[in-house]
Amino acid sequence: MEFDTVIHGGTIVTPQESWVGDIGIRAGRIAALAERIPGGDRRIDASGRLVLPGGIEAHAHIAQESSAGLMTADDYYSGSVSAAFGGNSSFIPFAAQQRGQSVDDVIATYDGRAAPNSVLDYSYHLIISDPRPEVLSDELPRAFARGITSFKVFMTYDLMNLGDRGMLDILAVARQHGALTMVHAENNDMIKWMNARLAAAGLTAPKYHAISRPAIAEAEAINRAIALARLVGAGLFIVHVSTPEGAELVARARADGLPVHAETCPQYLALTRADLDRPGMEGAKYICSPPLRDEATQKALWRHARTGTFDSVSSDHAPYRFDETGKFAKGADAPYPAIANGMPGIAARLPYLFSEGVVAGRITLGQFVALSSTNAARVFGMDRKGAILPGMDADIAIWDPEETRTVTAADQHDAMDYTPFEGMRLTGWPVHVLNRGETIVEGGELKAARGRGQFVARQPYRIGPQAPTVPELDPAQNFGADIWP
Ligand code: DUC
Ligand code: ZN
Ligand code: ZN
Repeated sequence: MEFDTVIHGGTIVTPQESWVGDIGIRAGRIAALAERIPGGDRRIDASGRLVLPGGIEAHAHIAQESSAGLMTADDYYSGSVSAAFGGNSSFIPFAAQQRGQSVDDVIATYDGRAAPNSVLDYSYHLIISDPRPEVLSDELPRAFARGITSFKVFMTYDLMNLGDRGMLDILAVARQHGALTMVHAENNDMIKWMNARLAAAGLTAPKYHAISRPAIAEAEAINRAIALARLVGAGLFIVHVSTPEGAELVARARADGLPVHAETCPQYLALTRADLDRPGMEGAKYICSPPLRDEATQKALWRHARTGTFDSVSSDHAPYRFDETGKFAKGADAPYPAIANGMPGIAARLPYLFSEGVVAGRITLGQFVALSSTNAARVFGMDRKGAILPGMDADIAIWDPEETRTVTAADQHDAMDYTPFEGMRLTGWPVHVLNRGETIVEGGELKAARGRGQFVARQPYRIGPQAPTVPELDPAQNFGADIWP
């Protein structure tokens, strides 16, 4: 049996176990696993290294206009290159619907941005801001059938917030067609009320962004989102959980057997609102939503990462430069509500999680693999990715677990002019990254051609016949009212 590539002598890691052995790759897939595999047109020596499933970045904003119309700094070339240097073999950025736009047009637009440029395999989560009747009845089901089986909705921002009724309509469509609803859960009115009070007091510096979006606004909205999903028996994925209260709600829902998933992000584990209070306008670099919190929150979120509350740790890479094209598009001393919302982190996500998670003893290596790749593949229906098993795509990241480097903006290989992780000393770095058996990064150099990445059609999200719905929707318990589905 001949192989195109054999990865030899590394410690192969899955969420369950690790062992020293060889991987035989043929035609882009893992064809064999064994203690020793001879031959191979190319042999990669991985002795002393960890051989992990390539990272899957499940939350990134690439070549995406914000609801205010501001384009991210990274396009699908720079964004995917940065992801590759960070140990990722594939990613799922967002494809955002503008009001009035059809979903078909959204997908065509993002295909035009991604296909000629991405060096990684990619899919999209849709962002739905305008769930008109034809979007619900035809356009979303058509997108799901194409393998775009997840979408994000917002409970905040006036231009994006769907309201509870809109959420129910869209959760019901997702349940019916096998898709997963991702939700940005913050209470819109609480935030607007806080904004009004801060504005009336003339408090507009970047640090007040953190004050304007209280932890309780996230907890309330997560609680409500879970209740709305329960009503229709739909799956739910809570993005960028930033509070202990929010994580507790997710943990409780999961313990109750509900199909509730969640992620947190490195910035909530690594940074605090004190970063928003840096001199001058430096704090603008740290404006993201939900906002950075405090050290007690960091501890609680690490505990939830360890105990299985989170499926994944994602970057929420939302790159806006520290200049007039990004953070200061509305002026150099813009008040915090007018400063672009988000920070970069697609290259730093996995080195941070490895160093501060595995090396620091907060999570195990198996948990790192689950949080960085395997769970995202399962939840988001990438059935050929996220595991080192025969038949799977040869999406593999080889890590040097002992190399220590200092994070710098230049090493992110993105189109940004800063990294919020600048100066951190991290141990454990990806040194060789493959996607479908092809080397995309090796020894600090990009080896991939622009546009080589392929679209990944994803499987439906299925929660099974036992998924709980409320008795009031069950004809056996609601006087026979046939109102669902
Ligand atoms: N939500 C995100 O997921 N990213 C950037 C801003 C936001 O509100
Ligand atoms: Zn969000
Ligand atoms: Zn985001």
